[in-house]
Amino acid sequence: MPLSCANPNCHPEDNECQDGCRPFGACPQLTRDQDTAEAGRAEPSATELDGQRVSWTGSAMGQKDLEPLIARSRVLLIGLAGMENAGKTTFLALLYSLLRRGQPIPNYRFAGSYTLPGWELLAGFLTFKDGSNLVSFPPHTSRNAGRVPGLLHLALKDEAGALLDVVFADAPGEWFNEWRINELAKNAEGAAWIHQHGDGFLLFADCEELAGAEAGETRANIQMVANRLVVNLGARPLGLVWAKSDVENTRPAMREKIRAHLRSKAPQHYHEFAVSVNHDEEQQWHGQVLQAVGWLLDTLRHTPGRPQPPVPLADTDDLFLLRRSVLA
Ligand SMILES: Nc1nc2c(ncn2[C@@H]2O[C@H](COP(=O)(O)OP(=O)(O)OP(=O)(O)O)[C@@H](O)[C@H]2O)c(=O)[nH]1
Ligand SMILES: [Mg+2]
Repeated sequence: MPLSCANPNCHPEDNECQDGCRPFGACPQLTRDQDTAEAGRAEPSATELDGQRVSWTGSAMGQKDLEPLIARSRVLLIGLAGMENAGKTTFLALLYSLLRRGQPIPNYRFAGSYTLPGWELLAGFLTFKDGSNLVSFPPHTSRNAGRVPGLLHLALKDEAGALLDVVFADAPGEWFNEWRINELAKNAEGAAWIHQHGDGFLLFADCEELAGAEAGETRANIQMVANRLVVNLGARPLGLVWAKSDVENTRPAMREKIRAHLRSKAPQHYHEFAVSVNHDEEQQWHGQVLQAVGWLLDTLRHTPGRPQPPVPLADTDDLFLLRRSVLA
């Protein structure tokens, strides 16, 4: 059942209460609407409803939590796009695991994060536990994550020491699945939000699926998501990530078709990266995780933005502008 609130600044779909009610579900202003169109949507779990996604918990952020960051600097939002199981969340877990081991994003130094527990939660799955040599993968990203995706923050410093706030949007693949078919679909709002607000994008192509029996369908789906992403892309960079690159490329034609399709769309800033959780000295799959982020940041920072509007010359008859000279 969808949630609504009398407070226009409150977005209960994000599982947060702007009045700070704990637990979130106990807020007296919160109402649950009976809506048949939404009836199929699963109820958020008790923990999701408990207002956990606020910045000071260190968990993944929601939209409201971005406000203090935006006040500090221009925040770069990187959207991870792709179908279910494509490897988006694992990419983020790998990124953080590499940073934690001291491997830098080229040209950028780690300078902090407001969402360390959120990162640790993901990276923990790829980490050896005491007494066990088994690692696993982060769980499937739930579609009940809210109206906007889980946002993970990194503060970075460039070589000149300038601070840069970067936020990664990790959305469920189901959102993109709906969005590729219907950009206005109710359950695709989060994907549309990423597309509208993202400064740069990584589109994930699942190499395991592209080598399997459903390769044709997988290729078509990736191309459909790409078609949506390139709309109004402008100068925003788009990286294509060949995820799970450790899987043998038994159908190279599939990858070629995706490549050709993307190039035919002529994004202004386009690059490909091959990544995997497996370490390979020659293929540098881990290094390419860091390079993908470095490339997005470099491209964003060196692409000239919109020119500033010209400042009209002061009209000497304007009393307000004359005030200084009056006081002098
Ligand atoms: N062989 C191989 N498998 C991987 C790799 N990365 C991820 N996988 C597998 O792919 C599955 C899905 O990865 P996720 O990172 O959860 O994919 P996702 O895109 O976040 O999926 P959703 O949350 O459903 O949108 C994992 O559970 C692993 O089984 C990789 O580098 N190599
Ligand atoms: Mg995921």
